[in-house]
Amino acid sequence: MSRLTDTSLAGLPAAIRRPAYDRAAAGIGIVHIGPGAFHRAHQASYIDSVLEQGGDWALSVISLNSRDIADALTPQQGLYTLATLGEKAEYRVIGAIREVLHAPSSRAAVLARLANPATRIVTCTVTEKGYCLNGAGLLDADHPAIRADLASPQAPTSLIGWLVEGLRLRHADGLPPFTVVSCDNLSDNGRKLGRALVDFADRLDPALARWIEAEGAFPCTMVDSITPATDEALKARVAEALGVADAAPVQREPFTQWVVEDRFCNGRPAFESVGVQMTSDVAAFERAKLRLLNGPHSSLAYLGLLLGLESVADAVGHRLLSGFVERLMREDIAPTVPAPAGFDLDGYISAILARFANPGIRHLLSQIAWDGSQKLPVRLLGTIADTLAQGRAVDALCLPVAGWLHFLRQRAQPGQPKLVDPLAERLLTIAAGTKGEAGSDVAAFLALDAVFPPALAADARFRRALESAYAALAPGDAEAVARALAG
Ligand code: CS2
Repeated sequence: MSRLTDTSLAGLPAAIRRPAYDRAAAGIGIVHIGPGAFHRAHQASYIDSVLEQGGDWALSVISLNSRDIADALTPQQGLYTLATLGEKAEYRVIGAIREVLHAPSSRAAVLARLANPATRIVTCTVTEKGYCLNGAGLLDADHPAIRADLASPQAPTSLIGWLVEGLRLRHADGLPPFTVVSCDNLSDNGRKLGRALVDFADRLDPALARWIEAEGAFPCTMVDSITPATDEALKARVAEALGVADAAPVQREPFTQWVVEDRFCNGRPAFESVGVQMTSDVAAFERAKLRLLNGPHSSLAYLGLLLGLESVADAVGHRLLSGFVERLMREDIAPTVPAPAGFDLDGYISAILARFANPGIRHLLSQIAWDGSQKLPVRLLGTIADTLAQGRAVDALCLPVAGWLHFLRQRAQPGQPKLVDPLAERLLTIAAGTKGEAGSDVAAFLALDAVFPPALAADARFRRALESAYAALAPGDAEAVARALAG
C-alpha cells in the first residue's frame, strides 16, 4: 500500500477532508515542541483551520527525545490523519506541519528555526514532567537536565534550555522574542513556564533574563480533548478509510476546547475565528478542567485498575465506580471550583461524564495512570487542600489517592508492568518497603514532599482520611473495593 504524501492527497476518497490550501505557500510561523498525539490531535487541527484562511502560521515541530515522530512524519511530508471518533468516525488529513525536527540529531536546524525572524510563537506539550519544576511549581535547579543545561547552555536538552537558548540568539540578533505558549495540563501553565525561563536565564545572564521578562509573553492556556494513544487498530482503520498507509495517525473524541489568554508579544493568528476561546483569564477554565475532568479521570484509572477494568468506558460502565465518581464530582470537587462567568457547572459535569462514556473510543486506564506523581498534585491534592480549608470532610477524595498508593504497591511486585513515572525509582522503593499496614504505609508515602505538600501531609484530618481509605481498599479484594465505593 502506498504512503500518505502530498502526491497521494488528490487520490483520497472524496469524503476525507484534506488541506484546502496551498501547503507549499504557507510559511512557518509557529514552532511546536513535543509533537505527540495530543498536539497533533488538538492544536495542529486548529492551526490547519487557521491555514485555510491564509497566513504564514504553519508549524515546525520539534521532538526533544524520541525520533519516532520524525521518522514517521518525514516520509509523509508532515501529513497525517486525525480520526474523530464519536457515533461515527470522521477522518481528516492535517497539513499544518511543514517541518519535523529531532532535536538531538538536528541541533543547528532547531536553533536556526527558533532564531528565525518568521518564528513568532513557540508552543509546547511536553507533559507535566517536561517542565522540570519542583513541588512549589518553581524551576528545579537540581533536576539533572537543568543542571546539564546550565553547565552547557549552548547544547541544551530540556524544554527550558532550548527555549532560553533560542531567546538568547534572538536577543543577540536584535529580534523580538517569540511568545511561549504552554499547552500542558498544569495549573497556571504559562506563568509557571515564564517564571522558570526567567529563573534559568538569570543564572546565566541577568540582562537576558530581564529582557525575557520585559519583552516576552507567556499566556496561560487550557487544553481539552480526550486523545487515546495511537495503536495498531487505529493505523488499520485509517489505512482502510484512506486507501493509503499512515504511520502516524491520531485519534480523539469529537469534543475539543482550547482557551488561551490573549497575551502575545509578536503577533498571532486569528485564533478566535477557528474556535479558540481567547480570554483575559484562563484560571477558572483551567481549574474547572483539571479538577472536574482530569481528577475524575485519574480516579477512574486507579480505582478501575484495582477492580481489574481496562478502559475508561469499562470504568464508567461499572455501576458502583461511576456512581462514586459522579458523587465525587458533584458533591466534593464542584464546591472547590469557582465557575467562570456564565458557566453551567452541572452541565459541564454531565457533559464530561457523557464524554467518558463515548463508546467510539477505547481509552486505556493504564495510559491515564502514567506519571501519577506529576498529575495527582494538580488534579486531586489541591481540591483536598481547599476542601479542608472549607472545613469539609475529605473521605471520598482520599479514596483515589489511596487507589494510587495501592497501584504503586502492585507495580512494586515482581513481574508487573513497568511503572511509567519520572519518580518511578523513589516510588517503587517506598512501595517495596510497605507492609500493608495503613498507618506506617501512608506515613511512608506522605513523606514524599515532591508529591505531597508538607502542610497537607501534616494535616491530621487528611492523614486519618487517607489511612481509612487505604485500609478500605484491600488489594485483590474487589468486594472490599466495591464496599468502599458504595460509601
Ligand atoms: C488524561 C488526559 O492521560 C490523562 O492523564 O487525563 O490526557 C485527558 O484525556 C486530557 O487532558 C483531556 O483533555
